[in-house]
Amino acid sequence: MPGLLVLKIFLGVAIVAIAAMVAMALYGASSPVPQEVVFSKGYAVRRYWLVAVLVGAAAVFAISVPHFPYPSAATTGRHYTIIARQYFFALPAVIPVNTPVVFDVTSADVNHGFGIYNPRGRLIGQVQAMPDYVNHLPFDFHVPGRYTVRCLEYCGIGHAAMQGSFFVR
Ligand SMILES: [Cu+2]
Repeated sequence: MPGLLVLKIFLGVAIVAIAAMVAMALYGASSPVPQEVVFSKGYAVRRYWLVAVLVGAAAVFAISVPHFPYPSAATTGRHYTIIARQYFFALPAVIPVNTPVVFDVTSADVNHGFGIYNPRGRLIGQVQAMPDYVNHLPFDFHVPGRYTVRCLEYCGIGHAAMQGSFFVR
C-alpha cells in the first residue's frame, strides 16, 4: 500500500510543520526582541558563515574532482561515427569486444539522445546527439551480444520507435 504510506508521511510532515508554525507564532507574540540582541547573536555567526561555506566547498571540490567518472583521454580508441536522424540511427554493424572505442555522435536534424542498452536491457551509457556538433563517448565492451540503441530525447512524433542495434563480438 504505497498510497497509504505516502498519506502517513504527508500527515506526519504536515503535523510537524503546523506545530513549528504555531510555536513560532507563540514565541513571536511573547515579547519583541531588541534589534541589538538579534545582531549580536545572529551576525556573529554570519560573519564566519561565508568563510566556512567556502572552505567546505573547496574541500569537497578538491576531494571529488579527481574521481570524476569520465576518462580524461576521451579520444583514444577506434572511432565510430554515429549519426542520429528522425527516426533512426546510422550505426556500425559490429563493434569489437575488449577494444577501446570512441563513438563520435552527431545528429543530421534535431537533438536526439544516444542511449546504449546491454543485451540484458540495462542502460550502460548515453550522450546527446546534437546537430552541427560531435560528442565523443568512449567505451570498452567486455560482453559480446546484441546491444540496443534508443533515442533518449523527445525528437518528434516517431521518437518512441527510434531505435537500432549493433553486435559486439
Ligand atoms: Cu527521440
